[in-house]
Amino acid sequence: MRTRAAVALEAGKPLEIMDVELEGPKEGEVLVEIKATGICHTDEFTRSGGDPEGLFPSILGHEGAGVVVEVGPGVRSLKPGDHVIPLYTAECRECEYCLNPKTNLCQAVRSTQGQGVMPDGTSRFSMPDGTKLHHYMGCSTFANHTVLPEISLAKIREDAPFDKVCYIGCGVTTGVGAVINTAKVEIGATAIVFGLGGIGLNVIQGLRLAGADRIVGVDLNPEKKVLAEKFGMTDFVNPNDVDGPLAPYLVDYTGGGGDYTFDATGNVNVMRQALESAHKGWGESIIIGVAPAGAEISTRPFQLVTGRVWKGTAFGGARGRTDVPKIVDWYMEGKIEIDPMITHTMGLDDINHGFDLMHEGKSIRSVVTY
Ligand code: NAD
Ligand code: AHE
Ligand code: ZN
Repeated sequence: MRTRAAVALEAGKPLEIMDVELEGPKEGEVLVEIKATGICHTDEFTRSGGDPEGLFPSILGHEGAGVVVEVGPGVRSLKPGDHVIPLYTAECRECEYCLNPKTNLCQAVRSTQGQGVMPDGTSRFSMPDGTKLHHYMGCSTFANHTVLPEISLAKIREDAPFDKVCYIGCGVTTGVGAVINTAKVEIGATAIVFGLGGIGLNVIQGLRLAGADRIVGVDLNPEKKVLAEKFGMTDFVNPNDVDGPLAPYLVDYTGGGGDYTFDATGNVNVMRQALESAHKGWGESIIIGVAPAGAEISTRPFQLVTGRVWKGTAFGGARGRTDVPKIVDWYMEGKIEIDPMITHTMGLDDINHGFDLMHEGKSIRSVVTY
């Protein structure tokens, strides 16, 4: 079939909107009509050329929601008409990783996913001239139709609005899950969140949900303060207003440091500040941000010797097919908020404007509706 897509032809270039060819679903695969997709900073990271796994030409996008159109042979858990959220972290429930309660990193399709192809080693997407296009993060939600493995789709309730719950496909689950699943924050905790964008605000609402007492937000952009307060931030610190090194300032400001600190910037210098502003003896620092090719983290080992813990989280530690439908329920029941974070909505033809808004710091989430 033909479908409309935003194609990343080359690193660093704007996406090109065009008709592309899409082959139907093969064994174990599902054809989905994408109804809405968010634009995450990770899409920009890959578009810009900063992703060591980035492949071109490709169809980016990994934060979508849509409807099953057709299922391939052997698909049992989904049928046409089901509402779904694509998962860049699959959940096969059978691999060594899925069977280990310590991780959510299902490996069933991870290696082919990283090569931009389906599990059989081929792509379903091509340009009208026959040039093959790579899939992205197993999702490619910047296309009106896409094909995914059955194990990379979470079935969700049918009354959930696509243009809101698409955000659960990455940002909401990542931020809230980092608090609940990875840090396991307890009632009364003090936390520091670096970066108050589409992920950091969800860390903040996750902290509120977990019952944290003090939620300190750190961002260079003072305009992020108002919205972060609406989600539960109790204190705001702009590093530009701090004289001297930031970490000792934050340790002092919080009376010893954060029980939990989170990096949601992707900047390795900030990751160090986050670790070093965690409380001596027990503070845990969670890396969420994705850093560019070649970037490395560093700190004095003494920071760890004296009890701080450095951790990372992917997709908020969530097992998508199990957890994503529950998070959709939380949204529908009013336990978490999404609507105020979706600051801009646009058609696919204007998707590059969504990337511009992100660069200008004007958006939290831009959502493309088809
Ligand atoms: P965003 O652009 O919406 O937000 C980033 C925020 O960080 C902005 O508010 C910006 O002003 C702030 N910032 C930048 N430099 C800073 C600094 N030096 N100090 C303080 N604040 C600073 O991006 P996002 O969509 O929220 O994504 C954040 C990061 O999380 C990205 O690196 C993204 O790739 C990553 N991410 C990781 C996962 C995961 O599973 N681990 C999932 C989604 C996104
Ligand atoms: N491909 C990059 C790393 C990108 C990365 O860390 N991705 C996160 C999700 S970001 C979503 O916005 C993730 O889940 N990683 C685990 C995984 O298996 O990809 C690189 O540096 O090579
Ligand atoms: Zn993302």
